[in-house]
Amino acid sequence: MPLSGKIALVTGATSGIGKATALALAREGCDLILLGRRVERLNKVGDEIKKRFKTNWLALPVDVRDAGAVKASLEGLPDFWQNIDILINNAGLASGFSKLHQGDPQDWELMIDTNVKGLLYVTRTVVPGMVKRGKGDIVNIGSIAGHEVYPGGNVYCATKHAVDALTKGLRLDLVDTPLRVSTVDPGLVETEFSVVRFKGDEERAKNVYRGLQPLTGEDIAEAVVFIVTRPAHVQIAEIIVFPTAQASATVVHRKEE
Ligand code: NDP
Ligand code: 8X3
Repeated sequence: MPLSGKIALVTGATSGIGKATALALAREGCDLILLGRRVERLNKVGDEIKKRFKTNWLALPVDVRDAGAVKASLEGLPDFWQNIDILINNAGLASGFSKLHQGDPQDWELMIDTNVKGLLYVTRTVVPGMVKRGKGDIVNIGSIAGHEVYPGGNVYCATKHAVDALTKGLRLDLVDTPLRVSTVDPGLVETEFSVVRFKGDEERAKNVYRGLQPLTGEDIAEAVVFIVTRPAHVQIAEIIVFPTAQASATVVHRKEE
């Protein structure tokens, strides 16, 4: 197996893209550190990994917004888990869909603290070890919202533009090392993303994917696997993935029922 014996850390491994990526990396032979807030879900994903792929896993119940907890939990990892080879910065969310001038600052803070500052805290803690060991892959999960802005997307799009800038910045800063830095930037993926954005309104969430076949977490996981299984001299900078019925952040084709 191409990733046999490698250790991968996936943030936001309790659901959606992160869960699918953790399972896909385990399938390729990785041992998994599963990070997220919902510990029962982490354990469930871990049990599935053990049962289906027989690799090792460790649950790390951490809120990425808590800089101290991120540092303490990662620095306190048992020896076996210290040498992280692959970091998937996936934890993130949208909260609300208001016009900017009508938006709730608590939503803004939640998105900025999770999508930008959380990604920074994890990266700052994990990457120095990779540099010391002279190997490591960092894959950020950005978004088409990091390339385009759509009505109501304002602050979420700003956080994903920031992720895009941080991906590019980290790649520049690591150019004199063997480390690789990549981003996978999806369009519409049906996960818990829209339920979270619309604060539990399942009907409104479902409507986002109405009349088209959206991507799945597994589709994005395969792009991540592609990136981390390239030969050492190949660095995939960016993969943008749309459903076939989507052509930009705002242009989608829906079959009306
Ligand atoms: P989900 O809501 O299904 O998953 C989000 C994951 O992030 C969960 O595992 C959640 O875990 C975790 N998470 C959220 N906040 C925190 C936090 N403070 N600390 C730790 N973990 C956290 O959505 P997706 O799988 O769709 O989203 C994953 C990433 O993909 C996000 O960065 C999102 O912006 C991006 N993306 C999604 C797209 C889509 O259409 N779905 C398209 C483009 C990008 P828990 O709640 O247990 O902490
Ligand atoms: C999630 C995709 O288009 O809802 O990043 O912003 S979109």
